[in-house]
Amino acid sequence: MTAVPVVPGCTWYPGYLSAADQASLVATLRDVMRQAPLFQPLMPRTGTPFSVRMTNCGSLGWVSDRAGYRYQPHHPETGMPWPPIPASILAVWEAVSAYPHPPEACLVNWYGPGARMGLHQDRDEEDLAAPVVSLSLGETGLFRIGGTTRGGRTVPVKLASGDVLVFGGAARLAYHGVDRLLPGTSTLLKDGGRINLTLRRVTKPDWAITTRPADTPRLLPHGSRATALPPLVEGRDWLKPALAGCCGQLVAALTGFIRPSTAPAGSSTTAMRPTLGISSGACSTWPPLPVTADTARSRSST
Ligand SMILES: O=C(O)CCC(=O)C(=O)O
Ligand SMILES: [Mn+2]
Repeated sequence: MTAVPVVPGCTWYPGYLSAADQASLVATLRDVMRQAPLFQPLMPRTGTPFSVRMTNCGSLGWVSDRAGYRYQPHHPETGMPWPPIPASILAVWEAVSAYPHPPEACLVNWYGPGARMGLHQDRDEEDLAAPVVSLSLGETGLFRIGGTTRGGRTVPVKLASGDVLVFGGAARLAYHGVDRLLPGTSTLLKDGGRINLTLRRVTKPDWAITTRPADTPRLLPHGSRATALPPLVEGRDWLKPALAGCCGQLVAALTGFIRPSTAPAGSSTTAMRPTLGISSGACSTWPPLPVTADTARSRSST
């Protein structure tokens, strides 16, 4: 898989999903949307509708209405719990996040003609140590990401169908948004448009429980949690504190905390990995990516 650095902390994987995996993911998402129908989010206070419609899967879903942005365990219209995050989506997180706990929220953004998303930060999560993993399907979206101050310079990325983008560490609170779609760039969705999946860890994980690809949760020996476990830092760097002392090594050995950099054959992470180095339209824009000055805009539908 090709990994393209965008800004520090942000990596783009063009053509991550094969065409077959994209089609099967769309079928999976149709099932999710049958259980949790798309709803129309509203801007806090003003009640202006977003141009993007949304739904979620996972134990928590992101919603926005006049009362504000928040995560909640149930659909705002049906009152039902969100459906679980499908295994094929979790596999992408496991493969690219370098984070040892599962996401709790998978926000499904549906972009029709004219939809966009203003520059904003993803900052409603308690756990900012986990990256945000974003997956694009359908028409190419003109995405931009910059720094952590509003109004700074941004780097454009053409997110094509099957692309994955990860932003964590220095980019976890980076301003980002989607200016517009490029109509006619994909036939994946029969009526056109774009689906973006945004995977996020919301709550701080209980460090006594870790997970590994294709494995069940592991429990640490009783009493070892507070001192032995490493703090979270960007990417695989979180392993370093554990490896620095023999106590950490012991914990890593006991818990199977050390993850291979690629998924072991037969693990669940292999299912959605690219089968071929598919070249998407997005690849041709790199290098160099132009840098543009951005105008300050809030997350809005206009
Ligand atoms: O659609 C995208 O690529 C970005 C979506 C996003 O930033 C969000 O839902 O917070
Ligand atoms: Mn966002």
